[in-house]
Amino acid sequence: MTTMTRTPFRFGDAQFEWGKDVFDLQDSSPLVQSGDFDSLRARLEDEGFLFIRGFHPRALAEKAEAWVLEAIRQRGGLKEDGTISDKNETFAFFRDTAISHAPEILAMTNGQHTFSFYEQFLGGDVLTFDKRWLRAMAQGGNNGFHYDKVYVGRGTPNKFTMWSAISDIPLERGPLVMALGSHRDERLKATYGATDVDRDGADPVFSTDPREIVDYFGFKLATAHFEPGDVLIFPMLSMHSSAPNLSDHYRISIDTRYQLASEETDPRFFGENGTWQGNFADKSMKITPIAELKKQWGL
Ligand SMILES: O=C(O)CCC(=O)C(=O)O
Ligand SMILES: [Fe+2]
Repeated sequence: MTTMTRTPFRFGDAQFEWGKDVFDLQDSSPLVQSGDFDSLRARLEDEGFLFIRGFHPRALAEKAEAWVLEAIRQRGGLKEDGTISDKNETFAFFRDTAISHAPEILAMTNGQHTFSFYEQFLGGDVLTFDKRWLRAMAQGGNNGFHYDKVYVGRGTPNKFTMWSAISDIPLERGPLVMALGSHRDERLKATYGATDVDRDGADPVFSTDPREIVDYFGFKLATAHFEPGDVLIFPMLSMHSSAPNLSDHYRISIDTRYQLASEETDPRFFGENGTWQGNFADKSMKITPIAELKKQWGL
C-alpha cells in the first residue's frame, strides 16, 4: 500500500496524513534477533524509542489478554460477544495486584526474555518497578502527550519504559503514538521536562491536543498497528501519548519500567502488594494548569 492511498490516521477529532504528519514506527526486531545491542543503543539514542515487533512470544500476550478479559468480564465490563459493555468503563489494574501481578502478566513483563534483553541492553543486573500500569482502555479513553520523567523521574535517569501490547491494537483501537524528535528538544526538556508532579504540582500532561503537538510544536508523529507482544521502549524524556480508542473492543496494554539494579530507584513505585505510594499522594497539592506553565516557560 502506498502512502497516497492510506486513509488518514484519526487521533480523536484530528486527522493526520501518512508520510506528512504521521509515520510508521521502524521495527527494530531484526537487531534483537541478531543480538546487535550496539545498534539498538544507537538507534534508541537517534530515534528516541525502539519499536520491537514480537518482543514477547505471541502466545504469552494471548494468555495475558485472556486473563485480563476474564477479570473484566467478572466485573461486568464485557458483553456476551466480547465487546465493551454499555457502562464503557476503563480499567486500570495498577494496585489490583491479583490481576496485574498474576503469572499470566509477569510471564511477559518479568519473563526471562525481558530481563535478558535489559541485562544486555544496560550491561548489568536489572530491576523493574513494583508498580505496573496494566490498562484496559474503553471507548474514547486515551492519555495525553507527556514525558514519563515528570511522573517516574526520581533516582537514576538511566531507565526505560516498555509499553507492551496485550490485545491486538489496530490504529482505531488507541495505539501509542511517539512525538518524533521530542527527545532532543532542549527547550522542552529544560522546562516541562524538569518538573516533578509530586514536587512541583505542575500539570504532568503537556498536551491533550495532537494538533498543537504537530502544528505548533512541529513534531511529526509515529505509530503502528500493534499486535499482541509488540513493544515500544523509550527513555524518560521522549514525548508520547495514546490515541483515543475509537472501537468497541478494549485496548489492553501494560507499561513497565526497567533500570540497572545498582542505580538509585524512584521510591514512589516500590512496595509489596500494591502498597507503593505512587503519584498524587499529597491530595492537598494544587496542580498548576499546563496553559499557565507554558506561558511562564514562554512556550
Ligand atoms: O497506555 C497509555 O495510554 C499510556 C502509556 C504511557 O504513557 C506509557 O507507557 O508511558
Ligand atoms: Fe507515559
